[in-house]
Amino acid sequence: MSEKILVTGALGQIGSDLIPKLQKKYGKENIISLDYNELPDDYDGILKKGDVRDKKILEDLWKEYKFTKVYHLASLLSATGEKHPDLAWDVNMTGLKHVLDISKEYDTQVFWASSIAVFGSTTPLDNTPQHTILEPVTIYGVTKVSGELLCQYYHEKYGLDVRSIRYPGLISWKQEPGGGTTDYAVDIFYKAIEEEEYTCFVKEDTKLPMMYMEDAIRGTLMLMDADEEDINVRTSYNHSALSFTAKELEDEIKKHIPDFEVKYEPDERQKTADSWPNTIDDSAAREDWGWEHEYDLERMTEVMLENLRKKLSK
Ligand code: VAH
Repeated sequence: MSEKILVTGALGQIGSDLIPKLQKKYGKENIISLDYNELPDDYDGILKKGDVRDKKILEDLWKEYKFTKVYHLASLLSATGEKHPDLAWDVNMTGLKHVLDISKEYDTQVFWASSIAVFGSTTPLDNTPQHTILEPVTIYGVTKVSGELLCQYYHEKYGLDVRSIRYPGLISWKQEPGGGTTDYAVDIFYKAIEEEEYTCFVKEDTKLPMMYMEDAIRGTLMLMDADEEDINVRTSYNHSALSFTAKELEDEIKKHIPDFEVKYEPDERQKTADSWPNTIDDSAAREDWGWEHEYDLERMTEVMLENLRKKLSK
């Protein structure tokens, strides 16, 4: 039987890169994209408009397509969540509960996006362990800790095959930055090309775990393809590639754009960034399902600038 796959949050940063990879792997006709935003006229695939908080919309899609897998990406991110905490709780938690409940009914394999936002300032921030203190300072982080425990519950109680990754900051060029604290590391590339100057909203010595999107998508598909007996973490896997400070990123970009200037004017997002790890121990993912990253800072910077120059036709 061919796979039928639903991707929620389809027009977001991860969805925009994941869906073409899924279409190539399973066939466009087997990938159903769902998003609550206005639908673009030129979408290359099957795209439905809908809010993941509306259970009937989800149930009707499952009745029609009998999904074998769902990638549940729909979520408000950290910075947006702090501006709209009630909405963040509603979208992030109600949406996940609906997806888990319906997937249980249809025996759908579930991928759900967690985040390093589950960690807080009481977590060991260097080489952060897989199992550790989770006391996040953002509503986004609270929804991700709650979501991880909900996923583990649905696996333990109902045997649902739900798998998850704690994504670090993700760097990509297909989708504009979308309300994340780590999105300074995406925005900076656009500004380097378009204006050769950037005002950064975190301090220059802010060090965060980051990953180029190609690595994140490859890791996501590796996790979903892994043998079930190899999955030993049913909250969410630590998943990492590199860590860098904002200044290190500035200096790497300057190797390509020597006149690029960055001013550092930290705002309210600095408090969130300070509560997140500097580096992550992702040995569990590497041991359980063979994770290894391929992009370092130098290669990521090259690829980002090359693709953004084409996208911005500069
Ligand atoms: C955010 N990019 O900044 C997201 C991510 C690691 C953080 O979840 O909110």
